[in-house]
Amino acid sequence: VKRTALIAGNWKMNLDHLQSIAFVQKLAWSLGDAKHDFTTVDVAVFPPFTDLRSVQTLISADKLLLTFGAQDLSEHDSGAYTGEISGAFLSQLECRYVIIGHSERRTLHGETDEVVAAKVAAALRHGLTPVICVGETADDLETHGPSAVPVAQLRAALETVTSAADIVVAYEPVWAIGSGQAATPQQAEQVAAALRAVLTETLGDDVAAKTRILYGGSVKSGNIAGFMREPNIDGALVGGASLDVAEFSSIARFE
Ligand code: G2H
Repeated sequence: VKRTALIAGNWKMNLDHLQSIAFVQKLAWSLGDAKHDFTTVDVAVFPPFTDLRSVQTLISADKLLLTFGAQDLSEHDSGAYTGEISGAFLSQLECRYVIIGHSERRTLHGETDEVVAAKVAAALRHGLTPVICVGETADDLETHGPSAVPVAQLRAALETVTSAADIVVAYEPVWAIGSGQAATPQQAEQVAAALRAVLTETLGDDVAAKTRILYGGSVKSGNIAGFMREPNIDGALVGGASLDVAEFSSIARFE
């Protein structure tokens, strides 16, 4: 199976709604100048919630081939959950994806494997493709070895997922996030292969073969090509380097 690569830009809490419009316009021009082939590499941006309406309007008005998603959602559909955002709102805004269980959510907001599983179920209920993030800390790596924690996190996240679901998995070793020190392609491939085995075991061969597994953690134009050569790595979740148009556009061409 040939999987369409996915280069995903996680803006985190950066760029307000005005900046998001300028950024997406420049990114579209840059990809256009580079004759980016969207049939082989999907490019998606993940702006803050307050930018989504602006990004949606721009992408639909200019018929851009870029896609977009949100950085989180509520596990609930509606009701008395002050400050939360429903998957229903995101799908109304034509979000295609939603990041779930990013290590910053797990660490700073106490999201457990149970919460992550409930959010994955909520995303799928609303027709959104969850980008399920898993990854081990430096301590986990030392205590349990390379794959144990990400494998356990993925199993937990897939608790309620049925075999037909469209999902993306992002392997982000916590020690590599924002540190400037990425995993090596070989390290990332070893874990990605273990994650694909979990997909086979829980969702079957067909879903495992078509599901994209991304690497994330200090990806930049200088190291993307090495990751993309690995058989089980189908793209990247890019943080810091996704905030620079030229850099993110180069990453989308693996150069
Ligand atoms: C990991 C990654 C994006 P960065 O958080 O999700 O961030 O590329 O800045 O390490």
